[in-house]
Amino acid sequence: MKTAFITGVTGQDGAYLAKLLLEKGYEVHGGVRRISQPETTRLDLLGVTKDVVLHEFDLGETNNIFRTIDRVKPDEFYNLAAQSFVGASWELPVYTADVDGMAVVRILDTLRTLSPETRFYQASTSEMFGLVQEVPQSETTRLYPRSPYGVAKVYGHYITMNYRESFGLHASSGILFNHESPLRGKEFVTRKITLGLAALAHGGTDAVELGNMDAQRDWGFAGDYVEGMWRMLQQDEADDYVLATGTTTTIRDFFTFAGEALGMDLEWSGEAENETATDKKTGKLLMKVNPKFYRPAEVDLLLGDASKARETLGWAPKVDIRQLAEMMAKSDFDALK
Ligand code: NAP
Ligand code: G4F
Repeated sequence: MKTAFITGVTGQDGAYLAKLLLEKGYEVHGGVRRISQPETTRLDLLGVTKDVVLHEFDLGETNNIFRTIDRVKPDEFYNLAAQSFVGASWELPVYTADVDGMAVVRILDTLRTLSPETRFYQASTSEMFGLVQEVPQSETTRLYPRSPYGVAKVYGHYITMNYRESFGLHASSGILFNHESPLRGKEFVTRKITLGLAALAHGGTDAVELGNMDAQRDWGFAGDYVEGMWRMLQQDEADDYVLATGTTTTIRDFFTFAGEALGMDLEWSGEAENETATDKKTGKLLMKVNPKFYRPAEVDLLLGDASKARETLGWAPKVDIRQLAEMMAKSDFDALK
């Protein structure tokens, strides 16, 4: 039986990955940071909480990382924990640099010392492409991060490559484009939209307030992406891979798809700060722009080229953008019943 350790096991990806690895017969360990109210909602929703061995774990604490790796000595180590909300990273730039950047070398250096045979996965991100230097973006596209989060993740990405090249660690980076699910955090735009629309569909009256409606994202389903993470660690040689769908969608179109999944007929009007969406059937205001959600610097367009993952890992996403919007909208609608 293989053993895996997942940092961020209580997060969206951590929960889906824990379930996948348990189904594959792994002994799954996960890191949980100390908070006042222990929180395993996502693991509970997937029905796997009791099957995961939970360890008190914080990315900021070097000796805690050292002791945890010493105790578990996993065959595979997935580093998914992070301050993952881009919007918060301008308010928390130092913390984000520590947790999303420095913590990666804390883990790698501990593995090098205590468990060099462990295979390592780093959760890199399309946010590193930022002000994109080519379209679509692949493993060779020049990085140009646009947020403190993106800058911190660039450090994590390069230090993973560096430990692979310096010490021969089996260390891979997955450059994952946005991936969502009914377990997505409520502050991310897709979930904010599906939760808001579900409440409106149940008779609520609060329009969803959003920022930049023109940004485009290459959105996939988190369940598909954790399969790609696992495949990376099954390769003889460690490497870096983009996981993406190859389709990009505006925030506006995602909103439309989610609204349509709930039986709404959307009408858009106005521009920029005056843009609104109403339901033609009911006349209800569904969306208005609130500039407080604009970011100091924006990533306008993400579109990934996952050919390398397709050819080497045999990986391909199964859920398209309309299916994703429908899955999330209906899940939130049902949960609010
Ligand atoms: P998420 O839902 O926000 O989960 C983040 C996890 O990290 C949570 O379990 C959180 O614990 C944990 N965490 C945060 N700070 C920590 C700390 N100091 N010590 C230990 N654990 C800590 O994120 P996700 O969407 O699953 O993303 C997983 C990883 O992939 C992240 O590294 C993210 O940056 C990266 N990524 C995500 C996407 C995406 O579209 N989802 C795309 C590319 C890359 P709590 O439960 O206590 O908050
Ligand atoms: O949903 P978002 O907050 O995701 P973002 O910034 O793309 O980051 C996510 O994907 C990254 C991969 O590229 C991950 F690394 C990262 O951890 C995270 O999972 O925002 C998406 C877009 C942005 O352009 C934002 O400006 O939606 C726009 N947006 C418009 N109104 C909004 C809102 N975003 C949020 N969160 N809230 C709004 O009201």
